[in-house]
Amino acid sequence: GRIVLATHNPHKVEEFHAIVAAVRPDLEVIGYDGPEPIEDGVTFTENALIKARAAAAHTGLPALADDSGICVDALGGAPGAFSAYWAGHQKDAAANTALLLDQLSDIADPRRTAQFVSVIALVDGETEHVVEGVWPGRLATEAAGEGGFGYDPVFVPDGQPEPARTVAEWSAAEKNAASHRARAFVALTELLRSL
Ligand code: ITT
Repeated sequence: GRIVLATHNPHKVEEFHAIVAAVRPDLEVIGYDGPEPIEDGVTFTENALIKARAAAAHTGLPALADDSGICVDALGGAPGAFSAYWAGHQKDAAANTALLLDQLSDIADPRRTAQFVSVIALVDGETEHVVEGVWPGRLATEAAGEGGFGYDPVFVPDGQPEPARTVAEWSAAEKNAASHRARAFVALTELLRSL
């Protein structure tokens, strides 16, 4: 089957292609360059549905969208759905991560716990599905690594041998086998059988 991936984030496109190739190699994922809807939801689920509905309506094909971010326990779950614009109206990853580290500067382990969350919406005509993937970890005390995007340089996933690394220090293959996005996609594969 064919499916449209409703994202303008090239890092997400790359990750989805790798994840889909590993889990559903028969599925053809098509990019979306149509109009970008206003993401005015306040939850991951609302925004994922807004993006998937827009792409499905524009293309007439089943559409997938990811809305994702980092949820920091000491900040009551923020930045959450506001992760992309945490430090202002520009999507500036360096400014976002610097602000988050600053907000956590007085908070020591074990209170630096956080989760990466990916909500994927699948819209196929009238049918809508939503799944979630959660990747638990903690915030590093300083940024490290060159890989990935967004908050990857400050997120240290749980369950690693010491010295624990940030996601930006992981390979793309390691990230795509473990990430919140991979977990959400695996949850979706059962639903994708019919496509
Ligand atoms: P689209 O809406 O076009 O898909 P976007 O980047 O604007 O792209 P979101 O609105 O979902 O996507 O914002 C997600 C933000 O959360 C993203 O800009 C990063 O700051 C952060 N984020 C999400 N997934 C991440 C990951 O795997 N690694 C690091 N940061 C991530």
